[in-house]
Amino acid sequence: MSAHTSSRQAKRAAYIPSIELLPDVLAGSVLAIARMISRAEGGYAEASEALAEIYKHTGKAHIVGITGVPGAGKSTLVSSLIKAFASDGYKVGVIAVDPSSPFSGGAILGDRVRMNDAAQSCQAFVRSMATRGHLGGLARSTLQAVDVLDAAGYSPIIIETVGVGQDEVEVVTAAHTIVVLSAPGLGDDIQAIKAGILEIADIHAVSKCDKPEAAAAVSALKGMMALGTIKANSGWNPPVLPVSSVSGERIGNLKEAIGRHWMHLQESGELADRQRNICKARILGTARHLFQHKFNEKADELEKHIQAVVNRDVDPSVAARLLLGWEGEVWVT
Ligand SMILES: Nc1nc2c(ncn2[C@@H]2O[C@H](COP(=O)(O)OP(=O)(O)OP(=O)(O)O)[C@@H](O)[C@H]2O)c(=O)[nH]1
Ligand SMILES: [Mg+2]
Repeated sequence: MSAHTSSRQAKRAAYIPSIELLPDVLAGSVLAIARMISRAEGGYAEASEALAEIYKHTGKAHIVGITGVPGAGKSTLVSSLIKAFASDGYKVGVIAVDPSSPFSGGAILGDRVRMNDAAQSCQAFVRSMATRGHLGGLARSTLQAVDVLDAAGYSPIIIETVGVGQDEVEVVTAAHTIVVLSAPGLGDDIQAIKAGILEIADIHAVSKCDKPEAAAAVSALKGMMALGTIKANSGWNPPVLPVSSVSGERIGNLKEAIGRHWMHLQESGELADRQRNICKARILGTARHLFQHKFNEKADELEKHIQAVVNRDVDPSVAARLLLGWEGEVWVT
C-alpha cells in the first residue's frame, strides 16, 4: 500500500458523522463548528440531520448584515466591528461571502488576513464562503452557517456580502439589522442606489470618513432620507453614520446604532415579524432552488417542450404546465 493510499484511508477513517459533532458544536468547539460549516457549504446529505437538530437551538443571536458595492470598505469595517463588539465582551461570528470574482482575488486574501488578525485577538469566529460554483445554494448554506454559529452561542453574527446578485440580497435580508455601506468618491455619490440596496437599510454607514469627499456622500444620503426617496422602515428612522475604519473614528457610533436597532426590534414587537419574514424567505428561497434543481434534471424533457413551442404545437404556458406536471385549471398570470 502506498503512503498516499494509507493517508487517504486514515482520513476517511477519521470522518466523524455530523450528528456526532453536534454536542461539540453546541459546546462551542471551534473545530467542530468549522467542520459543520464545511459540510453545510459542501451540501453533504449526511449533514442534513445534524443541521436540522442545530436549527432547534437557534433564534438567540442578533444577525447583522453588512452590504454595499465592491470596494466600499465592508471587510475593513467588519474587522473594526469585531474588535469593537469583542471589547464589550461579545462573542462575534462573521460569515463573509466572497464574490470569488477575478477582480477581487487579491483583496479577498487581504480581507482574510485582516479579519483573521482581528478574530484571533478577540476569539471571534470568521469564515469566508465562496459563491463560485454555488449558484443557488449560496443563500441556503450561508444561512445554515449562521445557524451553526447561533447554536454555538455567537452573537452578534455579521454577514458580509457584496450587494449584487439575487443570492447575496437573499442572504442579507435574512439579517435582523441591515447596514448598507456607501463609499465616497467611487464614481458617483451614492452607488448603492444603482444596486437597489438602499431601501433595505436599517442603518446607512458611509465609509472612509477620513477622506474629505465623505461629507458629500453623507449629506446626499441625508437629503434622500429627508425627501423620502428612501423608504424608512416603520417606527425606525435609519440613521446615516460616517465611519472610518482607518482612523477608527465613529466605529463606536455604528456599534451603538446596531445595538439600538436590536433593542428597537425587541421593544416594538417588530422582531417577531422579522423572524417570520426570515423564515418565510428561507423556505421560499430553498423551494425555489429545489425547483431549479428539478428543472436541471429535466433538461431533456425541457428540450422537447421547447421544440413543441417552436413548432407552435403548444403555447408556452401549456408547455410550462406540462413541465411542472401542473394539474387543474389554475391560471397563473
Ligand atoms: N481611507 C480609507 N480607506 C479605507 C477605509 N476602509 C476601507 N478602506 C480601503 O478601501 C479598500 C476596499 O476595502 P475593503 O474592506 O476590501 O472593501 P470591501 O467592500 O470589503 O470590498 P469587496 O469585498 O471587494 O467588495 C481597501 O483598500 C481599504 O484599505 C477607510 O475607512 N478609510
Ligand atoms: Mg470584502
